[in-house]
Amino acid sequence: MITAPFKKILIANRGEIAIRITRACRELGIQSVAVFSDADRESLHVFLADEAYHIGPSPSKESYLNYKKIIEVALKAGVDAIHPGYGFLSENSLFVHACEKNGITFIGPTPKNMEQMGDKLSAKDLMKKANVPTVPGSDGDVTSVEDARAIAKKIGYPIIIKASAGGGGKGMRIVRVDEELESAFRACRSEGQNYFANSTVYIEKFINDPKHIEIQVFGDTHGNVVHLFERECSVQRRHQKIIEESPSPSVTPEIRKKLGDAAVRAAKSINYVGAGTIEFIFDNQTKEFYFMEMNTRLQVEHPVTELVTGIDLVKEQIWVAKGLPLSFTQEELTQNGHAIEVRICAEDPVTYKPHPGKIRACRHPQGPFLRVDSYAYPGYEVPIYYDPMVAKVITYGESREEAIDRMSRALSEFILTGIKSNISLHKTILNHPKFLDGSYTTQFIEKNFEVLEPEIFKTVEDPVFLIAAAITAYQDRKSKDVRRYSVASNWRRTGRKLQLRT
Ligand code: MV4
Repeated sequence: MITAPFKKILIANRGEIAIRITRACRELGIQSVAVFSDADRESLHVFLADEAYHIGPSPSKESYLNYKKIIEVALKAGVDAIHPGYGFLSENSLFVHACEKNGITFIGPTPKNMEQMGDKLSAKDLMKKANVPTVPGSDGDVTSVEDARAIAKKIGYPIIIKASAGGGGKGMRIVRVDEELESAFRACRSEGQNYFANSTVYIEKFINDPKHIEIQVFGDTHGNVVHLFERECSVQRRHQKIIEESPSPSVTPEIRKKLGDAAVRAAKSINYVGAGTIEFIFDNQTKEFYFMEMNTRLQVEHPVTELVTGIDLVKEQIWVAKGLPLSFTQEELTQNGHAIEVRICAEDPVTYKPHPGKIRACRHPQGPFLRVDSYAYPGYEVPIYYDPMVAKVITYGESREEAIDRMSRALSEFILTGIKSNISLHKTILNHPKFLDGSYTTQFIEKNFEVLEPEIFKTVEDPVFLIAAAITAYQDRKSKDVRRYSVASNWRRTGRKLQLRT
């Protein structure tokens, strides 16, 4: 048994990622400490850790984001290090400083790395200097409508206005014609001020209908930086990823090399330490890619990279945090086979609205080349306070087709009742021609699965209607290539019966 890098680690998170990190600790002979809020007293991560401490009321602000309380528990439990997981405090530089001040190792990047990449405009400037492709646009921030208009005229519509303190789609406005410019500019600035206390905005040429391709990077404290290939995350809705895969069906070996080299240059330019992800948008027509943002944390979708590289990214985070060099060189890393991940969420499959509640039956899929990272169990009450994702199903195949077949088989086995979930949505997506041929883009869900006039669902009490309507609408769209539709037109209610219009 390798000497454990730490004696005890506190996991400042919940749900499936807390369990995932607990498992890495156990395999390394490290004691694990869980923290939980009122709503999470019966949550699975509490039972699987070696110790568990209550940190406060259910709302995130009073528990998982309360870093003073978390440090207090860490000192009480006598931990050597804290792993933040993703979300919550994982990119909070103040938390890192608080850990360091209390002699606790933070398992992640430096506060400087976080601050450099948290400001999207400064990140973009750093990328330009590192010779990483960026989207043409304003040279720095834009402070007046007149300047915005001049830049838009120069680069040509459509453009996108972005709040520098934004990210993940927040504080963004696409502008297609000059008449929309002023209101969009003002909206972006006020959103930046209201949500992020920073009204700085910048402008870019809008790359229409892009793919979302991201590169996993890893740096250590000895100056080594590598990439662990790409993930495609274009199946997303309102910037929430739904399905991720590696390799991307649109990335050729030549593009992969260019993406990987650019991502390593990006991470090296800021002396990046730990696991990180460089997000690019990829124009599938021109095959050009452009830096979007860097996530200075481990991501939800890290398992697809683990399966195609054979690297345990969480163990690597722990070793690097201990000051050890990376366990591998770039030359030793290979991308083999194909992996796909689907996010199972407690949400209505048609309206996408979160739908927590008590899980009645829960039987996870099993079988060859399958991984399930989940905190669902029969009788568990999915809380309303946090992200509705309850499980991730990841499959591996020698080919993309095999990985897809395995995923379809896995989803057909997944039993999850008592709450609504998006399992049926995933089955439909995996069967969709544009997913199967790999040509899907970030507009895939909106163009093929978004249902118009969601308010009509307020009046419908029969759940069968919702699913049947969505499937009919999808079939209708598929057959007539209808771009937008209203499901109301396909159904009429005659008394108690629902009848499909003929
Ligand atoms: C863009 C873009 C096209 N052109 N920037 C989305 C959030 C963050 N990752 C940056 N994003 C984008 N930036 C330029 N110059 C397309 C996206 C984008 C997107 C935009 C609108 C709606 C959904 C989207 C999904 C992924 C990426």
